[in-house]
Amino acid sequence: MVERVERIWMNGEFIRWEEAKVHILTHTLHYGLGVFEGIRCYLCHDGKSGVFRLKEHIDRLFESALIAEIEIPFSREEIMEACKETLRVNGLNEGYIRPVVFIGDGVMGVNPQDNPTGVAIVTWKWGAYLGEEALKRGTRVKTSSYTRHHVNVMMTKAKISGNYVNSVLAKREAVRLGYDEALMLDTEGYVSEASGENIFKVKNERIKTPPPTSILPGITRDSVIAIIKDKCFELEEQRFTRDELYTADEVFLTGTAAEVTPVREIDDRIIGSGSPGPVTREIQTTFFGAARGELDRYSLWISYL
Ligand code: PPE
Repeated sequence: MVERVERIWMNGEFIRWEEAKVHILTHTLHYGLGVFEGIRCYLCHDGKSGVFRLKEHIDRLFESALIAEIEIPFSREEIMEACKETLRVNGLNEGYIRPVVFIGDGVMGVNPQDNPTGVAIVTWKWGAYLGEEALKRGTRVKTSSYTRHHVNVMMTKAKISGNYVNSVLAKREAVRLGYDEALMLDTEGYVSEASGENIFKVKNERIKTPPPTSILPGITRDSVIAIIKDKCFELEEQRFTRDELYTADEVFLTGTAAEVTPVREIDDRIIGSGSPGPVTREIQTTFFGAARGELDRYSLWISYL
């Protein structure tokens, strides 16, 4: 259960949690065309609260909306400020921020025309997405029977609500089979991403991650790429196959919710030594240091409350 907070920002004003409702004919509820974001705020080492890469997340929200042909009736600055204010009014010094943009009720059918656009921002406390244990010891992944979206079937650069049907089906299947997370291949069989994370592999200190084609171009992925470059590891954004993962020294997942989570097993094969490797650990430590405002080099990534 989501841990309830006092107030939710909805269409420009704060309302009580239990009042944040929509009509049953909300267009997005029927057809899935809505866009959203997931952002984390960290309690930093100096006691201040900092939202991680807020601008990049709100830019992606507006880009998703552009791709989805939804006009957001607020400016980027207004949404950024509302994200921070929602944390403040709820007294959260750390947590997850979920802005969601949806097409409201009006006409039905797949041409919503002038239906109003609704915008809401919800905040809540969210611990380790794949569990504390996974952050420390690694997670167990299974290649999904579901394929990731074809780039001309769904708009994969956009964080569109309906895109997540694919993720929900894959995740449920993986969990039902006793794994923690689903690895998705693209329509040609190459490694794409996990149900809610991007993926990286390390072999002989050389790092590979799939290029931004069928994947969501993750903001954590972008942060990790910057860290990898700063550390002078070799990085290729290149397609690779699942068997390259089996023989990797290290594999890890990245996402706002999942942060940097090591992978210790894929399709019942142990990855490397079976526990998080040195490259993954170094990147994970640097990522958390950056997110908690401990590293000057990455201070521009943080937007303090
Ligand atoms: N791929 C997918 C499919 C995805 O959903 C996410 C984020 C990422 C990659 C990583 O993107 P980024 O967060 O910008 O680094 N998944 C979000 C949703 C999680 C959920 O279950 O809800 C998230 O991590 O917030």
